[in-house]
Amino acid sequence: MSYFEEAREFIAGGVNSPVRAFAGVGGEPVFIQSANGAWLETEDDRRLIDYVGSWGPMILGHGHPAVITAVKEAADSGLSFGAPSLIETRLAKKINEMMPSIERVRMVSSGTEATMSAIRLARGFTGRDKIIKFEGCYHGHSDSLLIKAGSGALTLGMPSSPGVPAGLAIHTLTLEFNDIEGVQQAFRELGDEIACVIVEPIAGNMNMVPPVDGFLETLRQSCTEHGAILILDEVMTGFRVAAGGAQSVCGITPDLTTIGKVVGGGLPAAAFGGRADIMASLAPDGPVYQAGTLSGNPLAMAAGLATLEAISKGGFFDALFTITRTLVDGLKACAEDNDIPLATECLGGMFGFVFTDDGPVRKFSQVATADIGRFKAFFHGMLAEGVYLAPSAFEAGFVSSAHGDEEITQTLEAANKVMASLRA
Ligand code: KE4
Repeated sequence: MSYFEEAREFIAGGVNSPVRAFAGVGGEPVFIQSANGAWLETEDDRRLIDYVGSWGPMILGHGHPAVITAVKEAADSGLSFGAPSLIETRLAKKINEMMPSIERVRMVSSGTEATMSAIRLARGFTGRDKIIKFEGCYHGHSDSLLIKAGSGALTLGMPSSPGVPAGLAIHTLTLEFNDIEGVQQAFRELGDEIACVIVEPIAGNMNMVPPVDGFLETLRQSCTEHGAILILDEVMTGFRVAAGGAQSVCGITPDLTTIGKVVGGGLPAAAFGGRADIMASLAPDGPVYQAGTLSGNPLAMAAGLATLEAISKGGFFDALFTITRTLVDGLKACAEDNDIPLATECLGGMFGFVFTDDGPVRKFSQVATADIGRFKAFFHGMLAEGVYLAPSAFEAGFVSSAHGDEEITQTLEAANKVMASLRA
């Protein structure tokens, strides 16, 4: 019996999060025994170079001494109090220092909680029900956000999962990412009914797709003009593409931001926050209810604070982006040498690649119509060569500060070998 078959006897689908099941690439998932730096050790005694990094949190690599020490010291003082502790204030201050638009923050335990709570807060603050999201962006699995585009451009949403009430789905409008005219039309027709817009400022759940010039600016201007809240979902991009997140790179000031992944340093922590006047509507000061037993957990705070302190040191992101660019430029060169069309993107410690000759990729439809079969073959070829990529053509990849010349060289040698086997 395989590890996966045994897991499936006790865990739904054999995994505790669907993307881990390798459904996007076929085959059985790799079971990880341990990890250190840029490397994973598997239960079947393989060493793999890790470009998933737990889907983003492990920006310092696995087992970074400062993070491990901080967590061990916190654990020695107790695991959870359900009462305020100074480490929560210290992390809140650090978040505000790195992302000044977050004037007040509320810690939660997952990105889903962060976006779900931010949506409720925007609805409570504005007294409006409708929200706008974008096809291809993922914001966790709360009901209002598991919605696909309606039949027409402006028809309200339909559930993208059973169990989401149609009566709730109709309040979510799903538009096309980077469609400036679509946003302007939606606000012309529904502007004063929109509570908020939620968007990944650089999309990382349809591979990696940056905003076109004017897209985020149009969202900002439209929200301001119509009294809607602009929520930047930086659960993935926050502290990943730059110390100040995508908002610092794109020059957009949101009303609310959601963060996760890196902010927990590998432990369960996420947050939402922003304008003090909006956050004042949140219980206990205001009427919008939100709560969590383990919110602000001292160990997760310690891991997050140690991580943010390390990545906010001068030069960290310059060095990280150099590693990421070397990797991506190398992948591009391998593809060109083997006459394989490949579109790539990268910023900070985040990258994406799509097997398509229709680059640069700026729309979900370009990813959806890319050569997924070639991605699957590339994924498994690289895995066989000891390189662990995200097991889905719709995910972004992540580099850590623990990735160095050895890892990049081995990765590119593997890529050249695998691409040669994939030649058109
Ligand atoms: P979590 O609830 O998984 O902590 O965060 C949800 C979420 C919210 N917003 C963005 C932009 C996200 O990328 C995510 C979660 N990302 C996925 C990977 N693309 C997590 C991996 C998984 O689902 O297992």
